[in-house]
Amino acid sequence: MRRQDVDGLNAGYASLLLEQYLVNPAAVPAEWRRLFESGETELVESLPGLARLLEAVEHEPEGNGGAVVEAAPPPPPAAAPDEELLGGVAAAMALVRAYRMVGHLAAALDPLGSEPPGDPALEPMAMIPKLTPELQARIPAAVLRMYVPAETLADALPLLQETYSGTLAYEIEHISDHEKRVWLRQAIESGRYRTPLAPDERRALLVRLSQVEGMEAYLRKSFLGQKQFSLEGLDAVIPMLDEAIELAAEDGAHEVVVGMAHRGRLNVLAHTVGRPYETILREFEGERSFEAVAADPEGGTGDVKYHLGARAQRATKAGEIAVTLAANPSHLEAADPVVEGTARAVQTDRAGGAGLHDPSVALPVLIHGDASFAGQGVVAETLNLGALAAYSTGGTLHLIANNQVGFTTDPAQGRSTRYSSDLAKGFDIPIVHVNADDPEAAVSAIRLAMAFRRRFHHDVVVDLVGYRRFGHNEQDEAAYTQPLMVEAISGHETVRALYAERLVADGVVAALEVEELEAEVTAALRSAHDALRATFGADPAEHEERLPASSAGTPATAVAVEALRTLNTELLAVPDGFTIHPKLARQLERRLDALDEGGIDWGQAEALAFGSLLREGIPIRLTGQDSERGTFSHRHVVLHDPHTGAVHVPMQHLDGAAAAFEIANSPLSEFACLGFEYGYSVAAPEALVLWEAQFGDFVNSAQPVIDQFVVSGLSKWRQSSRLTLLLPHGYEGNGPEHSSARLERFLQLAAQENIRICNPTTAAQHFHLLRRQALEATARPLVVMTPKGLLRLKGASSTLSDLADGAFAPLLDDPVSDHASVRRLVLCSGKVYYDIVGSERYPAAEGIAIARLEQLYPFPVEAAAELTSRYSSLVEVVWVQEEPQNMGPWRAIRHRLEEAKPDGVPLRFVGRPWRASPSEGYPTAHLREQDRIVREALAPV
Ligand SMILES: Cc1ncc(C[n+]2csc(CCOP(=O)(O)OP(=O)(O)O)c2C)c(N)n1
Ligand SMILES: [Mg+2]
Repeated sequence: MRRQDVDGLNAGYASLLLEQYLVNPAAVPAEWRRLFESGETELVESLPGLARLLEAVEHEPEGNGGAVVEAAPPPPPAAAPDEELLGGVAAAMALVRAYRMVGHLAAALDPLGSEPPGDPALEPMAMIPKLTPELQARIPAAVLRMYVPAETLADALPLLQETYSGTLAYEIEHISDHEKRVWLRQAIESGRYRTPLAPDERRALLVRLSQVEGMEAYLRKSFLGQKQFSLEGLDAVIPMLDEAIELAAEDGAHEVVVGMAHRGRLNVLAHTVGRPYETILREFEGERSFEAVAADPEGGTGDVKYHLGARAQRATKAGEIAVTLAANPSHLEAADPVVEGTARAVQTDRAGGAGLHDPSVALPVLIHGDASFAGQGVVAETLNLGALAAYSTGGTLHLIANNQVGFTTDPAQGRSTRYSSDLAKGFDIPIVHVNADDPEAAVSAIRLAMAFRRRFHHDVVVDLVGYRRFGHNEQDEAAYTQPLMVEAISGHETVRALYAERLVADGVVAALEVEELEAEVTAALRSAHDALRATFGADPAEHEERLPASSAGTPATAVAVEALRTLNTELLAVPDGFTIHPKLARQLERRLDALDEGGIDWGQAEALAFGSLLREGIPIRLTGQDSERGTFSHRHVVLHDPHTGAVHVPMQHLDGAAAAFEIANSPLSEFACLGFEYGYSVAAPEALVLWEAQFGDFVNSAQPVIDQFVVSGLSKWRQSSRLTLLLPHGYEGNGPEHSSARLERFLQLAAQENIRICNPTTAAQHFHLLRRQALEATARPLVVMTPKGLLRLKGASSTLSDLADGAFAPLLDDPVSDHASVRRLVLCSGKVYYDIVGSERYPAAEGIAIARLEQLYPFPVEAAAELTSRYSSLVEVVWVQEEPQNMGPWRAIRHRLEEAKPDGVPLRFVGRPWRASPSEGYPTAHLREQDRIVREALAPV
């Protein structure tokens, strides 16, 4: 029976049938019986009479102390039904719904025993009519669309209570997708994932909890006051991860990528990743003595032990699986998008086309703090990536390690919502809350979460509610700020002890065994520690953190003319029947002529660089805001048929291309999107991964990713990347925010050849630079100041032979023939060059040469010295920039220019004066400044 069949029915008839059914199911026609018994269809609700009854009950006001209001009287039925029973069914349905909606408010989630707030909607006696025990016993469970195994509401109620308001609780009803909601209700109410653990599993769980607690206790005792960010109170995190890894392996995953902050990280390193106790103990010893780390002035800085990443193979029932713990900075949650990008890279086969994404290959797991999850904006940005085609990782398992405090800040000061997890509701994510003192429930929460991921490839949150047994770290006194919590905890047994008591009571283990277990764990730690101590005094060379040298050779980046011709044609080809927008078609057709006539512009040079790399087997991934078309409408690598809306990406159909081309418009985020690409680039070292800012200015919304990962990852974690940032930069009168990609900041962060920073001024330079970045043996991030106006400027375009010959030049000399006549050497970088040479004063300017610095870091020391030495009659060297003196390259490269210029020749600055804001807001003021700069550069010498 379908909904439309029901809708038109007489309310009284339907109600009568329902009443008959309640008395004797066999008495009603089979299709009606099926309808009443249908668990999933929700058709029962659409019975007109019943719907009105339901409405009356559901509109019972909440939060008024459970006061009962008069319900609207039900419509008179055709025959006199059993009003009480009928009303009881409606009330029972409302009660079931209330359990699903707000059962969590009555759940026993806090191990410290705080009283849950409850909700009047969960009170049977507050229903209309009152659901007395007698009435409950008359209401058949079958009509209530539940999945708890019960005959009547009376049987079902305790099960509902246990299911929705026990040590586990759920928030699923906010999910907009009906199929997911119904699946979750079934999974939760049937108890499918709550199957009791077998005795040997329970024993194994106790062993695990003993190891967790044992390690924390051993470290605390042995290294008094050293920070370990103890996990105690949330010990169940480790068995939960065990379960997730087992299930991921069972689903065919090769890798689990875990991201987390400080809390419990040492325990995860030891027990989840399997880092030997010796290694962890060595780091504690290293902190205590000066012995372990040999200072190396050329080396990396390394990082504190609770930030270090690790990777290891781990055995599961389904075979071996790699477990990676991502390195992370102090910045809470900053690693979230990085982990997602890493997982995505692992999940993607980059052999060709658009790449083949298989989410079953890797499971991303993010462990969040309760304060961080609610407070850090990057969490929202990361969740927003979850279901996007270009970013999805097939569902992330989010685990909130909820100790109900953030450093010294209570939840009441830390968030505006009830739960730490509330943000996730806006992303259609199911939320499972679980009391951390019930490790079996915690494990079953993971089972449900993983089953949901497997079924829907969607994120899921498990909120593990526990406590923090000690201070924020081992140097903190929690009683100063959380005195009552500390008192409650001091009288509260540990997770392990409580579980051990439970197993002893159930006869699974003997009390003596529990003690033996504890002793075994401590003995294992002590023997690892003894073994480590025995190695002290040995050669410390293995601890040196020397950075890998950057490469000596420069790869060939020129591409043969014929190959470029073929590529160019292929890049303009579309399938039969596909139409390109006529205006765009004209633009693209110009690319055909450009090979012979010159005028290869930025977009074309970039496309040829990408295409040639794909042919050479280098996969490419490019994302950014509106990057498919290009913010300045210059790229157009994704074509849209104006008649059909069909999409075609010629780059993904190149003949003989042996690598994937992934391109996507990103969501409007910088922090998460750049973090994601950084993670991707680390895990895909063979690929050219590019992230483009809409305007370079917006890159500062991702500043933590730049500071904490891109520029310092190598030094801290020996983590290399060839991530390429395309940042539109240049003063074109668009005001303070659309002018500057804050080049000065990248230059300040550049040291030890950690990154490359370039500002190319021709299409061919861009071509060679991209190819060099992809082909260079040594991976380093590249920051490119990309143009806006130059994208189509004739003077900045190139010829076929520019691409077929040569290489990226870090410095471009003036093509003057008579160097000896030059008295002023103007050095500049980027677009201002064209302002100078395009000026009407330029042709008349005598004795002036204009050279361009195309690579700002590493500074081309030798090339610069060689260039200046060509000019024998210099009276001055002038550095010209459009940026204010406190911005742009000047302050970072001044010393290099001093070194490069001939002795005795003065160096002078021309540019905007010191400014608090990058540029003028008024177009005329901008033009005046540009003109002044050009005039000064070209002033008679
Ligand atoms: C972005 C950022 N801001 C501030 C801090 C300083 N800080 C370190 S831990 C912490 C509290 C974190 O609380 P929570 O997320 O609940 O994790 P817990 O320490 O309780 O496990 C703060 C504020 C930080 N590390 N990162
Ligand atoms: Mg916390």
